Amino acid sequence: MMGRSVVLIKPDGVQRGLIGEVIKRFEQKGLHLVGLKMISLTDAILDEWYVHHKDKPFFPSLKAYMMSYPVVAMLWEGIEAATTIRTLLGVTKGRAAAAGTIRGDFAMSQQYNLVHASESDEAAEKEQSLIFTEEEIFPWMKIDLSQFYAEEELK
Ligand code: 3AN
Repeated sequence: MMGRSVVLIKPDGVQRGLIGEVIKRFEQKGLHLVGLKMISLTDAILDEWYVHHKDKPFFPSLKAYMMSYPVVAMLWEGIEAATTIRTLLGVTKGRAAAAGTIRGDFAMSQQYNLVHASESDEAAEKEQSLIFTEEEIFPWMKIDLSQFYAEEELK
């Protein structure tokens, strides 16, 4: 089934000039971009966004870091997009991430790990509503979708 994932290029990814690198990898994989903007995250958004981390010792520093500079927020579409993008990112801790993944190739840190992506389709829906308005989402179709998927997969 077609799914979506919200991807944030975090402050370290923006500062290190890796916006294009991340977009390039998703595009060449065959994912398809339906929303894109630069924003400064707020306290209120992050409280909702990281509600599952709110009691963790690193929560205050995680929030401060995510608010330190603007981020690039994107909405990507594809069959099983959330799982696929998590695979492209690699595991949370950059220095443990497999070579060939974005974190594996570009990150050493556990906290400064360049990119966030939704954990599941449900998480993607919640994150989408926190960041994007309906007018900011462009559900266009890639004209070459039939070159990326078999007909049965697109039903
Ligand atoms: P992921 O980013 O792979 O979804 P999560 O959801 O476990 O990983 O963590 C969200 C963010 O919290 C991470 N991207 C990272 O910036 C930060 N984080 C996670 N675990 C730690 C930790 N043990 N120490 C510091 N920061 C952490």
